[in-house]
Amino acid sequence: LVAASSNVSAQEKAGKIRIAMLVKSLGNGFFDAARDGGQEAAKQLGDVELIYTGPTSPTAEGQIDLINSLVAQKVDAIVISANDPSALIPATKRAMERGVKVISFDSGIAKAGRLMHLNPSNVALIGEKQIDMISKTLKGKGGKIAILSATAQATNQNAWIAAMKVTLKKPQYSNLQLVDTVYGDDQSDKSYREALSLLRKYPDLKGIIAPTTVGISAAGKAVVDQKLVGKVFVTGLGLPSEMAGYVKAGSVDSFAIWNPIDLGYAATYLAYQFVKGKAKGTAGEKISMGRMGMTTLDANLEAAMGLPFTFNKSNVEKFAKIF
Ligand code: RAM
Repeated sequence: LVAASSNVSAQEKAGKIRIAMLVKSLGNGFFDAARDGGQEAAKQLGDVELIYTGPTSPTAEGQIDLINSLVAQKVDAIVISANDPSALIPATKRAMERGVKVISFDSGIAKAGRLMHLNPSNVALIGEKQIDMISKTLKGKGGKIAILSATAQATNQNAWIAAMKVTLKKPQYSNLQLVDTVYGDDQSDKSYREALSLLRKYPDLKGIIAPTTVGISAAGKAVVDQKLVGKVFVTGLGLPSEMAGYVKAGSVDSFAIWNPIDLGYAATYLAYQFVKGKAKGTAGEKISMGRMGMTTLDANLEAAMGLPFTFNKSNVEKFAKIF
């Protein structure tokens, strides 16, 4: 575990609103970018200190320990990308009883354990997008596909996988056959090994969809290393900075993502609104995300930031410089 740390003295902290961004795990480029966005929001708001923290591996247990330690440090708000929809609830409820404003972003906590959840985009759309990308890459000819996900408990990946399965029932995708779903736990080495086993287990596999930035880059590498470029295609959700090489090598034709900097910025900005009493967390409420505009809470107290963006060889290099 890596404890939340801050080099700011108590005096410097006085008067500052302390917002902790607690991510699934440290060492993930997606969350590094979200942290940069959180820092941007803190700077813009002026009276915010951002504490960035997360466990070394993406487990609910690691996050519970960190929630308890952040409550003991009396932070004002915690913005969490959750490793489990329900396991964190007792800890976050306790935090909220003590006055800490808890919201989730990216990967949600169930309604009982947070004031709101910020989805990067519409869940159904994210599912459809990934099926559509592999279908187009395979030129509508279909074939066997597999999913390489993050952890088996991740709220966001599980929601996207469920949405992909709904999409696969549409007649235009009936020639795509989902043969397996495996979990690389958002660890590069495990994701790489899981990708290799898929390639071995299904010699006629045509596509791997990885709805995780860690998984997609591991799968992109596995296909190149196995000299399967042109035979197996990888798609899913990736960071242009991590995927440009695989697009160039040909193991990835297209992939999608939203801007993780914007997501971290928006989540931090939203947490600030709760600390300031400007947001309450009621269905239908409109809350400011600063430069990202307003968002509206639905009946499940969820909101969405924007639309995913698609990358391919025409634009990946340009965005690789940003995130
Ligand atoms: C990984 C994480 C994160 C997810 C992205 C797409 O970095 O699992 O939660 O949103 O992939």
